[in-house]
Amino acid sequence: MFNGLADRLSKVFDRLTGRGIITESVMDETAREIKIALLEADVALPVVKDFIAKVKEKAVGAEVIKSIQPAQMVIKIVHDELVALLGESTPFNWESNARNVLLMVGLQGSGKTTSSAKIALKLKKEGKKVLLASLDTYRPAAQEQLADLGKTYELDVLPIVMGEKPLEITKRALNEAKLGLYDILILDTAGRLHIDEEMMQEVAAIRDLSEPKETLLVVDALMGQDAVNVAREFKEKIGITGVVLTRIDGDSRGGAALSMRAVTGMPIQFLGVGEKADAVERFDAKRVADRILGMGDVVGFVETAMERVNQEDMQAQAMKMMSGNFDLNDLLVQLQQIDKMGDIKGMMKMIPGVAKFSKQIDQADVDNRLMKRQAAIILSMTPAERKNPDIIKASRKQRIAAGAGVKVEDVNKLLRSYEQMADVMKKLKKMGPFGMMSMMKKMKNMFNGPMNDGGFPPFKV
Ligand SMILES: Nc1nc2c(ncn2[C@@H]2O[C@H](COP(=O)(O)OP(=O)(O)O)[C@@H](O)[C@H]2O)c(=O)[nH]1
Ligand SMILES: [Mg+2]
Repeated sequence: MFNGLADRLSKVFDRLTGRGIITESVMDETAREIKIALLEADVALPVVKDFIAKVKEKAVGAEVIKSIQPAQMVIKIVHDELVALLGESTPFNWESNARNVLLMVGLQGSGKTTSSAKIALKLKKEGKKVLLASLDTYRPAAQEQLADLGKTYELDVLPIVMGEKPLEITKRALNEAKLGLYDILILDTAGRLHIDEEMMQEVAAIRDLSEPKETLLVVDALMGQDAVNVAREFKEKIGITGVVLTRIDGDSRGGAALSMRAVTGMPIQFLGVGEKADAVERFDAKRVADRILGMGDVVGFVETAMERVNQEDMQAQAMKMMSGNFDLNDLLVQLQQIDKMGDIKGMMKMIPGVAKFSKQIDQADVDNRLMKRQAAIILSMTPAERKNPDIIKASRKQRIAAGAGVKVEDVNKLLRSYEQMADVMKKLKKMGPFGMMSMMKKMKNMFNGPMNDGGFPPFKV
């Protein structure tokens, strides 16, 4: 899901990344573009308006930390607002040593039976004793469908008694759950193609008889805004405690997920991400927001960067790199900064515009430990050598290698890498927002082949 929205937002942020200070008119334009992206994703208009107003308010009021790109700050604001909009799921409040009923409701074909089995499997893995019962006496073979799922995934399912009515099955299931000391009884109800009075009355009767702890509405994400309308009606007529959004794996535009909490006030509890019984996720607003922004953990990056790295230093470094005066001292600082940040791959994915290449980054096989070895070599050099690597000839190389505990060959490799890197840095300025990525590709090629014995230097291919 969310692909269309992720693409659009990524374009909006790409345009923003090239700019320095974000003026109010740039922010207005950005807000307008985000608005269009959300509307095209089928998010309800009042929800969009409210969202945009909040983003603008925060962006104007935000104290943009001087060494972090303003664009990233805007992305962080949008991210945080998305998390707030999506809303967190709420933990189930099961009573211990009691028979807790989970009632599954929704339209026909929304995924109730599949979701019942998925949730049963999840709860069972968490150590709960779970009984499933199908109350769908309308659709042929509906009860068998649940029985089959039970067999496949080793879940307990109430045996079928032909001719029983839904309320009779409910009574038997409640009894069986009590006798069998089950923690949770999941009741899988029958749906209709559309909301009709008869179905609502039946579900209400089942609810009154079974007194559920949780009532989950199962809705198909592909329905978009209609899913939200269905949820609103079920909430009014039946009372639901949460929503299961299915077919997230399909190409829905995301409107249902984004509008659900704001319109209905109901938390999304689970996402159905496929047909198999393990294709379910507990809803995590932050993860979904990350996915929508398609750029890895931007918030994490900004926070980590602020915590660990001296921002002034980094900016000075960046300026120096751009100006083309890149010596071994700078390389050393770079290595140490990157080392401080932890996982390099993770860091690269957080750079706006670069996240799209996360597959390539994974393949680049970057290793932090090797950074430390390179740093050790530079640390064995005299200040004069670091400033002017040209003076490093044979005898100096031997001394440096001995000092760092490596071979002369390794010193040569580092020097060669540095020369190529310095060259790339000079060109970096011309590369635009994708400079980092292009640089990385060049580095990958640079360190290809025979240079890569014993894991040195840090980029393996
Ligand atoms: N791709 C995908 N298919 C799903 C998902 N959930 C359910 N389905 C499929 O949707 C169809 C209807 O599901 P079912 O559980 O029988 O719906 P019910 O009528 O509400 O009980 C089945 O073919 C399921 O395999 C999901 O999250 N992703
Ligand atoms: Mg069913």
